[in-house]
Amino acid sequence: MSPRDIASERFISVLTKNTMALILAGGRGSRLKDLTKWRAKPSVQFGGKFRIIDFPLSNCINSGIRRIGVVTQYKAHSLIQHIQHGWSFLRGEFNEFVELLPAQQRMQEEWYKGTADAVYQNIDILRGHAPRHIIILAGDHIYKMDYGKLLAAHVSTQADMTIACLTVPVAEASAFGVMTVNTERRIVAFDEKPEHPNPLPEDPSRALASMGIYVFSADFLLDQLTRDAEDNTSTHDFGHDLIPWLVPRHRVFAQPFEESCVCEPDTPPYWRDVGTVDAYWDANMEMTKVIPDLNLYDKNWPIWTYQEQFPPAKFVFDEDGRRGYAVDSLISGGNIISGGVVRRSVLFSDVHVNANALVEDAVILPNVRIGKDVRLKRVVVDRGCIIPEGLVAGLDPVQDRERYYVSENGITLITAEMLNQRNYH
Ligand code: ADQ
Ligand code: ADP
Repeated sequence: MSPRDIASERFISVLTKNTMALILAGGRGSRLKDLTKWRAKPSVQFGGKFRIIDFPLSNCINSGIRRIGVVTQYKAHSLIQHIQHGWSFLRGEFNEFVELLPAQQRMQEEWYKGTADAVYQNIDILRGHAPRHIIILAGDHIYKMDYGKLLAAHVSTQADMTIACLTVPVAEASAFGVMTVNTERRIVAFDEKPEHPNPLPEDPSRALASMGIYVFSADFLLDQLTRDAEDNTSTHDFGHDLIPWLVPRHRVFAQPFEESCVCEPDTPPYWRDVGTVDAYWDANMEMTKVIPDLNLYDKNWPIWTYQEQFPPAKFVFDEDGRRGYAVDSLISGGNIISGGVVRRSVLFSDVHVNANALVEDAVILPNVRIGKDVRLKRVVVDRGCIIPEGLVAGLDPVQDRERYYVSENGITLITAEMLNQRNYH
């Protein structure tokens, strides 16, 4: 390492130490249908072991940011439990913490309105921690990113705000904040969820989209939030109000995800918004590939979580001598596959698959019991379902629609409420 590299590593560690992260985890996530009926989207389970919020939280720790606030509002019970169980290992004595910031009517007698209001209502807490920079993160995306590199770019361009961005197909860009940049990457135009997104000049099939990840110089952010709070015409949202106001008046820069993502050589940068049942199923299925684009086994960038302790997964013959096995699948602790077959599936903890059952292309959340002779294909099964003997689902969308939710791409979502019984173990 050259002396210059050593200096820049030190530079980044000073930046991350003086940064506070705020993870916005209060959104409804209604396109995940019944999966977010009782839990917030950041709390939804992912990849056989994790919750979605574990990704931004682990990115913070791996980047050296150890002062983290999690802003909650909607259906926060399981999210709060998860953070308390899994993320209370930081030491307050070293000024390290993961702090829960539920809507508590601190500044106004109202719940959080937009995302900017969710930060504004915690402004006294932010002032108290006195960070030099604040990084705002969404709690509902799967990716690995070194926020230190984003902070370094923010400081070296002398920006007031820096937005992480990636290119997306123009046809999908209306779901994002879409920006235009000049040759120095300064943002010259920003449209939140435009009907007709501006394509990239060098590639008309793609547009530059905001990832909802923002770095601010702390004093600047606090001033701008106060100004926005006093503006009666604002809906107090970063994408709709604050960013369009800032872009023509202040130094707002874009930073491409490729430059700060933590990726394997020869694999494309990995970022997924698992916001719909189809996207959720797809992203979980990708993890069953022999070499997925997202490496969960990387010891240099571990993804931390909390999971209840269970005995090891077990595979046994049933009483009629049928072999229980799983292939191309993720199988967690506490699972028992007894004479059933599991293929291309993700099974979270404490799932039992009984004799002659066939489970294919399925995402099965924790505490599920799958009875004898059951057939499941292209399904997502919510926590605590008891699938009765002989039930068939995922093979006939017309029939499934009568009882379950069936997505656009034909994925069947089954919850304990739809089955009228729940496994409370
Ligand atoms: P969306 O994802 O549509 O667009 P939004 O629904 O505001 O934005 O959610 C952003 C984050 O804030 C999510 O993590 C959500 O859980 C949380 N959140 C939403 N409302 C909240 C509230 N009242 N209190 C606390 N947390 C809340 C945003 C940007 C786009 C960008 C995309 C990238 O507005 O410009 O392109 O993210 O996904
Ligand atoms: P997790 O997110 O850990 O899988 P659960 O699915 O068990 O959590 O529940 C999430 C939250 O919703 C908990 O507060 C739980 O008590 C509540 N909940 C789940 N199902 C129901 C239901 N059918 N009626 C009322 N509350 C429910």
